[in-house]
Amino acid sequence: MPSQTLSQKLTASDVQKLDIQRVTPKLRWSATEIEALFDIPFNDLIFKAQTIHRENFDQNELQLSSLLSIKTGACPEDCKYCPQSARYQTGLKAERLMRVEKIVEAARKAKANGASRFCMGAAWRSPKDKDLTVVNEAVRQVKALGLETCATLGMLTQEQADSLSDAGLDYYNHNLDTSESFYKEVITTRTYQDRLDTLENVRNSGINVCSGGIVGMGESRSDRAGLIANLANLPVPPQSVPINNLVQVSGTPLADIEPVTDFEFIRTIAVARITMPTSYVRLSAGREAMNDQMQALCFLAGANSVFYGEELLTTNNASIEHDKKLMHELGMRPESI
Ligand code: SAM
Ligand code: DTB
Ligand code: SF4
Repeated sequence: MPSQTLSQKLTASDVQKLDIQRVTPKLRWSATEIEALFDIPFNDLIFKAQTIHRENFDQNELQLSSLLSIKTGACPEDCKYCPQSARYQTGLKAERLMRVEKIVEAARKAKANGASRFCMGAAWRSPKDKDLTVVNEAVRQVKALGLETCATLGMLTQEQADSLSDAGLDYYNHNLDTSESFYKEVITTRTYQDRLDTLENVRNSGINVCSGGIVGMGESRSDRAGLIANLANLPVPPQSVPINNLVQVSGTPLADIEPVTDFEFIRTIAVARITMPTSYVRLSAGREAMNDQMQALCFLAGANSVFYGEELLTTNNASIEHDKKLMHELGMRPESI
């Protein structure tokens, strides 16, 4: 189907043709095609996303990742959404890099609560090599607990990515966050190309890529489509795709931005699922503010992973107790490794 026609409203038979063409992850997507997916009637979109989801995953399994901020605040970058940037007065108390024992203790707790992956986040533009030595040791010890390991430390050189890989890091999180053109509106201290370069270094090192973005920063639907296109068209689609709903933190420039509607957020999840059929799509930040029905619709749209634990990095997450109850109510079970 020529891509020009896809910008118009799709008929049911067009949707069926898309179904046939797009079940293979090898095909690439234009932003126009992805925008057209966003336009599909809601029920058709969810049905399509859930169909693709079932072809690739157990629809009742949920991957649980726990987060820990191992170095908090005082970040030199100017990301307008982030409470950890030193440029905004958010009342956050900055903390130095944690000791390895403390990190491992938190990982042990996360495992006892049922998480299968432990993600260590640091408010750095990029890590210093001496800091990376500490993180590498934490990765080794967390992995030895039988957890999958993930880290998000900012930009990495090839050597740094290789050293994390040698330490046994399973995933590296580095988000494209939004479309290339909207990126400049949100962050000025680094470029989209910087992000792509780090993703390349991570890929080369053999670490799985975790990359997604944030919805609700004042971007347009075509920016959301651009983000998904850029993720889906990476040389290898990211193995894990976090879709964050902006957590509006007072003091950040985006604190009062108009949020996207629930349906628009769910559509974004569905489009990520359709275009990256074999990737884990994570319903990420913003879950604390979502009711159970909203989360259930996100799972129906193909989300199959969540951040699990009382805290994200610096803000609250849905509680463990509530998540256990929700999984029970929906008949979902944690994925084991
Ligand atoms: N400093 C590193 C970096 O930026 O890559 C790693 C940590 S940074 C906090 C990781 C990701 O958290 C960001 O790329 C962004 O997608 C997400 N994030 C930060 N603040 C957020 C907020 N208020 N709401 C939603 N997601 C947020
Ligand atoms: C991602 O995509 N979302 C997480 C994780 N990767 C590191 C971070 C969300 C942060 C939300 C704001 C905060 O708690 O500081
Ligand atoms: Fe720093 Fe990362 Fe926050 Fe940007 S998103 S300010 S790089 S911690």
